Amino acid sequence: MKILIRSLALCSLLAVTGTAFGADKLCKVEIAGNDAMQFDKKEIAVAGDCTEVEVTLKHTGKLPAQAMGHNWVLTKTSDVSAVATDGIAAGFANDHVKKGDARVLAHTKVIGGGQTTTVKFSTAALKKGEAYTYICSFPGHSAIMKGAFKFG
Ligand SMILES: [Cu+2]
Repeated sequence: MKILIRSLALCSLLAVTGTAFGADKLCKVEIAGNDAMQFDKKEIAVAGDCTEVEVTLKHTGKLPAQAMGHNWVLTKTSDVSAVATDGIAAGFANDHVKKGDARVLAHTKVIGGGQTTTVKFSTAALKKGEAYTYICSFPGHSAIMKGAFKFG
């Protein structure tokens, strides 16, 4: 019994020090969109030990945001259609994301040619093995501008 108590104490000590000494891991991802309405990646994979993800979206084209705007929106694959539809209705001023949409796990603002934007989010809400998809929710873009997001 004494040994059991001692090992429990050791376990909780390790758990505490594990947090204190850099268990946090920020993982950085880059993706680009262009004037031909395309992302340069079909898939983004993030390791399961990443506690935070920083996505940088670069618009490599020249067209203005009103004409060929791009954003990066992460949702469960099963929520993509609904999020895209609501994003159209949300309008340009809201970056084509419905306000307070809980199905949107992370998103950037809409940018135009030559611009770059970044979003940083915690992976706490992500489940390993769940099917996630990222899209550009600018009207008419999500059918082509999408890719698989893998966590774990
Ligand atoms: Cu787009």
